Amino acid sequence: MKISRIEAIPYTIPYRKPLRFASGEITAAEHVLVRVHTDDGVVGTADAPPRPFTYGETQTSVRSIVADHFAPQLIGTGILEREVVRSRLERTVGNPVAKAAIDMAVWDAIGQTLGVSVSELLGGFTDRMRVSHMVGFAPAAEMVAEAERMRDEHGVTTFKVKVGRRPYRQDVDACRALRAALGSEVELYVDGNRGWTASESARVLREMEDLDLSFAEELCPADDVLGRRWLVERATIPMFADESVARPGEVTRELLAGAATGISIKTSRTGFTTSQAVLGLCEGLGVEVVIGNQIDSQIGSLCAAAFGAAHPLTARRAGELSNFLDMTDDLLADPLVIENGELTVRQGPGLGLVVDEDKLAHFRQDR
Ligand code: MUC
Ligand code: MG
Repeated sequence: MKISRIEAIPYTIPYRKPLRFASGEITAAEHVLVRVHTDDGVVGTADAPPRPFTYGETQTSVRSIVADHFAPQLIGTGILEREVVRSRLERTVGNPVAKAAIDMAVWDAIGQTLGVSVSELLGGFTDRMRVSHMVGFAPAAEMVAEAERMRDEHGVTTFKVKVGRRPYRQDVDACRALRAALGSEVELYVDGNRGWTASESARVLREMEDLDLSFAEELCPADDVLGRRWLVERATIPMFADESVARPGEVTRELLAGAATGISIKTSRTGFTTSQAVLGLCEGLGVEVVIGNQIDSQIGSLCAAAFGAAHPLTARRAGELSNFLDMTDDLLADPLVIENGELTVRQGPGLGLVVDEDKLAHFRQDR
């Protein structure tokens, strides 16, 4: 049950259409598949989706830090010694996506070794998550058509709308068109990816007041320290932090400063171990959470669903679990299915994921 080898395999799969948002755009999944091998033949697997515009990691940097820097420090460690693994990873600053993938692959190896599902190991609260779909920038009519397709084909009734463009009017119009087309039963919230100033954000929220938004995420940068506090003080809906809370300490800082009133938990950046730390912090402080999407592949979405379904607080809201549908292909041998607005968690053992080796051979970038 000791780690004997860690593989970091860069692979690239194009998207059918780009996903655009205020801090960047994605045209291809340039990810790294992380595999933790044990001396008794178990292989734990997870996915790392680097987001240079959010955390500074790239496909090349993730491959290198995992293979060249973290792997030598972890070989010989028992897979149950999760806190040893975590403390070794945390000796290095940054690199959240690389660390998270190693952590989740270790959990997968533990689940397989014990013959139980990771979601049950984490908490086993339920076996499914309601799904929220993230709608990227496009002309309003296209955004409405995408949301209607997700509702009609997959039963999804919760939508996160990307905002943060200038002039902001196009975002207000898009949200208004979505509410008019989808009706009052559908849940809508917005994510600005730091695109606006605090005062622009306040103005937009005022103009959208009648749209019954559930919450707003990261409208302005956390580094606009007083501006963001000012905004959150005035907001009439919960204000969620996402990319500004990549570590538990940042969660504490944003919440205690009054600069956020809700937290997005992304397993792609805090894995399972640190996501549980973030979740405990939020539960203790009485703060709502949402399971966010790092523009994940099917493997990443499966991990997010396994974590989300494991605890009551994370299962309460719909999780952002559907954007893999825009990829032209994926590495999972048995594709994820979103039906009636829900994604069912794999029963395991481990994460219950099987990689299609032919597809991996086709998409990998290192051969
Ligand atoms: C999100 O919630 O912000 C966009 C950038 C990123 O890092 O994640 C996505 C979604
Ligand atoms: Mg976000």
